[in-house]
Amino acid sequence: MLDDYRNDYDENDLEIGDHKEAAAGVTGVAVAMKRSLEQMGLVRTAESLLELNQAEGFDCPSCAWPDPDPGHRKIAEFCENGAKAVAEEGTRRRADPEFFAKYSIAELSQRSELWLGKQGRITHPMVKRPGATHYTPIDWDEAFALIGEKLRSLDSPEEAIFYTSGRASNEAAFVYQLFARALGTNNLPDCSNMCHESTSIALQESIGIGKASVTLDDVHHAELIVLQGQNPGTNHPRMLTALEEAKRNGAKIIAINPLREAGLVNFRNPQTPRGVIGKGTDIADLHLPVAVNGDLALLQAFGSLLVEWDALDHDFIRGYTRGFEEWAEHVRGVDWDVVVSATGLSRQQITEAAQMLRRSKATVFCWAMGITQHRNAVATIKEICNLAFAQGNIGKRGAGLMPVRGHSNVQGDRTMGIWERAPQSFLDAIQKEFGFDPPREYGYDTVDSIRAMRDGKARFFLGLGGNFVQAAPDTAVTTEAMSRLDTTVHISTKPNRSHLVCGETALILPTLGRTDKDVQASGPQFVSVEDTTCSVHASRGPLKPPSKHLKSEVAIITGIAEATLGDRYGIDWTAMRDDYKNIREHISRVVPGCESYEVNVRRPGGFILPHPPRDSRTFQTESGKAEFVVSPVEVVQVPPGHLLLQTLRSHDQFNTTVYGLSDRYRGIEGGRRVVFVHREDIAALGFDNGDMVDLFTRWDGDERVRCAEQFRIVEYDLPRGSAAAYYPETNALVPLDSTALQSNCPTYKSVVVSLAPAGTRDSSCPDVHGTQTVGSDWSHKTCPQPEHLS
Ligand SMILES: Nc1nc2c(c(=O)[nH]1)N[C@H]1C(S)=C(S)[C@@H](COP(=O)(O)OP(=O)(O)OC[C@H]3O[C@@H](n4cnc5c(=O)[nH]c(N)nc54)[C@H](O)[C@@H]3O)O[C@H]1N2
Ligand SMILES: Nc1nc2c(c(=O)[nH]1)N[C@H]1C(S)=C(S)[C@@H](COP(=O)(O)OP(=O)(O)OC[C@H]3O[C@@H](n4cnc5c(=O)[nH]c(N)nc54)[C@H](O)[C@@H]3O)O[C@H]1N2
Ligand code: SF4
Ligand SMILES: [Mo]
Repeated sequence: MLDDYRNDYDENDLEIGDHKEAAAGVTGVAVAMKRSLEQMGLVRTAESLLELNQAEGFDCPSCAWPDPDPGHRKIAEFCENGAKAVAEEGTRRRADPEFFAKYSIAELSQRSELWLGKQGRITHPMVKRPGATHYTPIDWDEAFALIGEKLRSLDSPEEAIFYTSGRASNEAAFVYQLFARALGTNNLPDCSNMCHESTSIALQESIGIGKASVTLDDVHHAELIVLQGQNPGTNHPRMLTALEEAKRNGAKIIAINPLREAGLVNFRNPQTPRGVIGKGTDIADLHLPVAVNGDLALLQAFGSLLVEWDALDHDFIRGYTRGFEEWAEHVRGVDWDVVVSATGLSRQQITEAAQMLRRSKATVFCWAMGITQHRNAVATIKEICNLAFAQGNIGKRGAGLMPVRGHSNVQGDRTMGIWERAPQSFLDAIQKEFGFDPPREYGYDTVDSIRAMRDGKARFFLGLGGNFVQAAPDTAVTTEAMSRLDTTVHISTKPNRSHLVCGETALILPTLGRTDKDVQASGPQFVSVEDTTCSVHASRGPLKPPSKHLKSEVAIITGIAEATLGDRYGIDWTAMRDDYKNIREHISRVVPGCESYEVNVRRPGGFILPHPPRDSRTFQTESGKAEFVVSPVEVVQVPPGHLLLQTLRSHDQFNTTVYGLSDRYRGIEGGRRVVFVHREDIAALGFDNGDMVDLFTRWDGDERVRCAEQFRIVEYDLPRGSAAAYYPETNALVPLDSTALQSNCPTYKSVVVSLAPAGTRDSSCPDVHGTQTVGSDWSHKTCPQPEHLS
């Protein structure tokens, strides 16, 4: 079925097997090799995988997990999912002009995301002209001129939106934000707005900098590691190697997750005999199956016990923090009935975990999307900070705060100024370096961009990577909003759904990826990236590019900039394109911590950016201290007959790119439209395991019913009252206005849903019509414009 990628897959082939306890092992290696050879062949597989994550090689395009120091890297310094990401990009398949001639945009819209991605690398710049049904080839010069003309014809630069996905290099990100600001807008939404934005906001307020305060060495030397809202076995697999080392050094691990994810339970490291033929390493010493969204209550309960036991670092509290007394007072008043009902955990389970915190002199707190994508996410992350402060777990070896970032360079992109709310000091530095005054008002983030498009305030969208319409919430609203634009432009490696939701004029600009050799006028180039521990280093693509018509991201952005701005402000775009060193020179003068960038980034292993709390317990907050923040316990209320749905990743996808249909650890093979529900909830709602259902959401502010159809119920071990299903099939259910307080991150992990037998509620759901097509259910529906969204 899947070997013949000309055909789409059939959800009827779905098979449900057993949930697995151990992650990785030799199966992981076998899958990695199979996918690599299938897509790249032997030579490209060898050329790429041997260079992956090596000091002189290229950075893994998948997640942002750090690499060991150069002297400590293995020959195979990657995981199964890193290899899959490389195979997807290094593939020998091509989406060439014949492909785009063969299928109309309407036909392509019927295909699944899996099928679209499997068509391979895009080889030529393509355009859809007004009224056309197909994409056709276009010259680069004409494409740049067309985009320049469209941008110059806007009434205001505020009508343009410049989105970034976190795979772009530092060099590309820097020229991109420079271009947007030289044009006159801060409309620089990025995938971070949907990801760790809650983290950035909370950490900024609590410790004065929005990044992790730990290095890999701290993970190795922690006494206790708390893994909260994260599935490392799938999404940061080499983290398991670091956790294994920490355990060897005596660390304990607590996993806080509604699901018993395989990597949290056991890890079979294929690089050790124990992992190949032995039992592997048990990762979590304690698993707390917290109810979805119960974390804030849980953390406050921990705080209350630590205060009660006086398990506190009074020197740290006195010397470095503000607000302790108010916080202690607040957590002393924790209502255990509320805690138990919000967390679904017993007081005994919570106390056991708190005892582990009490005993540890060095704790690392890790978290990811299970924490950031809730309404109370920012408060929850500040609560993690409170706990760290209470025991002095910041700015010392083996301890600290570790948000684990997603996209491989999402953190670097922010450092380079991809931020709709860049600090004034950054804008001042741009002004000083380039001699123009960049706009000072905040731009649109992702959710506000969608509102602007929907309301006719934006007319132009440029995406530097990513798959905006699939990644964003409220798929029908986002799709409708995007189709209203005059011009949509995507700088992409492979076809995706966003290319099919076209403005009147639409362009696809194919780019070199991380694995491709990049040669410019001055010779071969490298780029730089930053991982989740603030470590910045160089990356050099090893593979022959898939087509001679591709340009690098830097070349595309500078080409657009020249065609749009001419020589406005005297910015030398050509010099930056010809030699990326010239970009890095600007970076060294504009971006804090990047002085001597060229020299530092060329060192094997690169360098680590300054982080005042980590380096010297200095806190650049308003008070100059680490801030204890008191938050009321807010928990999403789920009405009877409903479930709280979290949307997550399978083991066989990278965000919206579906690699295949094997969510091996959860026992799901051959399909993706499943909803995981507790056995007793299945019965209580009047269903049987295996029933087909449609999912519905209502959102207070508007009457529109959101639906996602045709999901199979799968009985699963998760807390009562919660449910889980894959992203992006369920994004249609997430209301645009349902976002986290302060960060505006969509609440992808707490969607209140009801279930109905498939096909039975059509009449009450005006937006469900038409035939069902895998992966594109929304494309057949014309949802009425929501009336009450603001
Ligand atoms: N192979 C692969 N790697 C990836 C990605 C990918 O798609 N594929 N995506 C990358 C990106 S951009 C990101 S941001 C990261 C994402 O990495 P993760 O954050 O690990 O991704 P999710 O699959 O969203 O998983 C969230 C986890 O949180 C748990 N969870 C959900 N709700 C709650 C809750 O209320 N409380 C708690 N405590 N836990 C909860 C879920 O059960 C799940 O285990 O991975 C990056 N790496
Ligand atoms: N329901 C739900 N929705 C979510 C989430 C969730 O947990 N649940 N998670 C959110 C999160 S954490 C994130 S980060 C976003 C992700 O949102 P995005 O970053 O927008 O999405 P991706 O799927 O990572 O983007 C994939 C596309 O990027 C392009 N691409 C790949 N490599 C390159 C490259 O090197 N250069 C360029 N220019 N293009 C490239 C390819 O064409 C590919 O189709 O989704 C968010 N959406
Ligand atoms: S852990 Fe992440 S960065 Fe490392 S090889 Fe795996 S996917 Fe790539
Ligand atoms: Mo992400």
